[in-house]
Amino acid sequence: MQTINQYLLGCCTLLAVTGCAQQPDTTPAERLDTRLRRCVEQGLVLLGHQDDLFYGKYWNRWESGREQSDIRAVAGDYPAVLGVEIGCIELGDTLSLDRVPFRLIREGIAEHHRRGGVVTVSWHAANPATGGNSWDVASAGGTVARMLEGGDLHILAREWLSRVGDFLASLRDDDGEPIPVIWRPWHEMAGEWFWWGAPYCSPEEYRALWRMTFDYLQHERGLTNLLWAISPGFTDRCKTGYTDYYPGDDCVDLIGIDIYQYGSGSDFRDLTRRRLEHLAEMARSHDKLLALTETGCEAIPDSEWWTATLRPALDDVPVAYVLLWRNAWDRDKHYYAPFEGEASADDFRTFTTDERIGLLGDLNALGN
Ligand code: BMA
Repeated sequence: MQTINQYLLGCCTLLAVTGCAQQPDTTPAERLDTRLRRCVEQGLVLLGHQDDLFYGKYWNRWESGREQSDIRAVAGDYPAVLGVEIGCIELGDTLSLDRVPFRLIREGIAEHHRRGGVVTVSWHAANPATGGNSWDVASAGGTVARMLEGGDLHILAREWLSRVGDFLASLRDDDGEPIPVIWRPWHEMAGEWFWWGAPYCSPEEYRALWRMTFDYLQHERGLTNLLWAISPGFTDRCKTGYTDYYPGDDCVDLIGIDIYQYGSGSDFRDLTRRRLEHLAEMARSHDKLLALTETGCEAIPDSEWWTATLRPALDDVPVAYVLLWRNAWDRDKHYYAPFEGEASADDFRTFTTDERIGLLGDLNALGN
C-alpha cells in the first residue's frame, strides 16, 4: 500500500512532468527578450538591415536564385538583425509590397534564425477604407475608428489581421518550434504619411487599434513568438507617441524610434543621440528594451557616415539594435547600407569592427 507521502510525491512528479511537457517555462518571445537584454548589458549594439537576404543594390534572390547579402559582401558577415516587410500579406498576395515572394521571406527568416540571427517584422498595411496603400491619406480621417469594434470596417480589419496571424504563426524552425520575431506594427504614428498617423486618428483610437491587434494575435491566436515593438517616428510631435499614443506597458516589449538623416550629419548625430538618451530613461523606468528601429541616410552622401555620424550617435546609449533601411534593387538612389564598390564601404568595415557594433558572429559569440 502506498503511504500518503509516496502518493503525494507521485502526484508532484506527474504534475512536474506534464507541466513541463505542455508549458515550457518561457516563450520564444521571452527568450528573445532575454537575449537582447544580454546584448545591452554587454554593450553590444546589433546591426540590422532591412530585406538583407532578399535583394541588394544590384541583385535580387528570386532572379539570381543565389544567397547573397550586401552587408556580408562588404563586412564579411551577415547583419545580426534581419528586417522583413510583410505589407500586402493582408490582401492575400503572394508578393510583398516590395515585390518579394512571401515564400522567400518565410525561408529567409528560418535561414537567419538557424544561423542564430534576430528577425524584425514591419507591416505597411493597405488602407482598408480605400484599398490604397499605407501612404493613401487623402481620405484617411476616420479609417482607424471604422476598424474598431462596432465600425463598418471591423470585419475586414479582422480578416486582414487573421492573414497576418497566419503568416506569423507559420514561422517555424526545423523542429516545428515558433521562431521569435520583433513585431513592429502601426509604426511612425506620430507622422502624417500613413493613414494611421496622428492627424487621422485620436490617441484613444490608436491605442484601441494597437490593443485590438495585440488581443487578436496574442490572446485569440495565442502566438508566443512576438516581441511587441512601438516606434513613433521622428517628428515635432513625436513625444506624444510615447505618452498619449502609448498603448500600455502590458502590450509593449520594446520602444524605439525611426529617425533618418535629411539635413547635416552633425544635426542628425546630435538629435539622434538626444532622443535616444531621453528614450533610454523611459525604457529604464518602464523596464523595456530600446532600439533605433529604422535609420539611415539615403544614398549615403558622406563616405565617413558610419564612423563620423552613426557611431557617435550611439555613444553610451543602451540600444539593443540599429536597423538600416533597405537597398532597393530597382531604384537608383534608394539605398541605406553600403554594397561592393560603394564609396562608404571602407568606413563601414571600420564601423563594424568597433567592439560595440555587432554583426551575426558577434551576436552568436554571446551564446543563446
Ligand atoms: C519605404 C520605402 C518604400 C517601401 C516601404 C516599405 O521607406 O523604402 O519604397 O515600399 O518603405 O518597405
